[in-house]
Amino acid sequence: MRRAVIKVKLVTNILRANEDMASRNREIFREKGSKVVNLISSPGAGKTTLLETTIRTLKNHLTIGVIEGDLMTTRDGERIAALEVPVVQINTRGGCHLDANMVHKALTELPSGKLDLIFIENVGNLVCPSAFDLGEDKKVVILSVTEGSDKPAKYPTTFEGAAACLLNKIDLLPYTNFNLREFYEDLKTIKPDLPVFEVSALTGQGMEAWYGWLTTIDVTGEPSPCRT
Ligand SMILES: Nc1nc2c(ncn2[C@@H]2O[C@H](COP(=O)(O)OP(=O)(O)OP(=O)(O)O)[C@@H](O)[C@H]2O)c(=O)[nH]1
Ligand SMILES: [Mg+2]
Repeated sequence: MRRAVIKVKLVTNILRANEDMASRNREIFREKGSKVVNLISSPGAGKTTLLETTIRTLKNHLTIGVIEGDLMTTRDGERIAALEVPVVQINTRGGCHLDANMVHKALTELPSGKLDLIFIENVGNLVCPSAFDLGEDKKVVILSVTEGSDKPAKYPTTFEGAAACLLNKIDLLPYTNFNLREFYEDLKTIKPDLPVFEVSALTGQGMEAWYGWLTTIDVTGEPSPCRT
């Protein structure tokens, strides 16, 4: 019993320390004039591909920076660096999510001037990242059709905390048993007003609506919702 109390206290303290650092990050983002999007998905749903296509399309109109989170390797960071935008790679070395402290350290390595948009690619994981505020303005969840339409119902917390959902790999829809009706019905019970964009990050299909949504992000200074 006593052990359980200590554990709850420890988790509460960790989350509180994270919130404090996330608030500090938010101040820095405001000073830089940046809108910040935290991308969350399972491994391989298409976060980096989405970033590549988005950056190719928007980089002549907006200044963009990227913070890449992975357990190991600099591979995603290298993919983004090839597009000639500033990128910082974080390796969590086993950690299943980014936290505000990691992002704070990474921020010192981004250019000091204004960045219109900062994308944070979280570690591939549909559960833990939703519990940690990084100081972002919005969390965005990406689900790909190859993962199955039951995922919102099975992993609701990430969908609850998101401000938008990208249904990716829509080009593969005819080759899967992904049930669009089930997906939308489940989402309606979890978060009825969640905007969903059916996209192919690879082919560019449906991406205009995503770019449009990015321009609507309002900077409230409020934490984006976290779910545990
Ligand atoms: N057909 C198709 N393939 C895609 C699409 N988006 C991504 N892929 C492929 O899916 C694989 C994984 O894509 P990534 O962008 O690396 O996925 P990720 O979410 O960044 O993966 P992690 O960083 O490991 O979590 C790659 O082979 C991509 O080419 C898409 O819209 N359609
Ligand atoms: Mg990636």
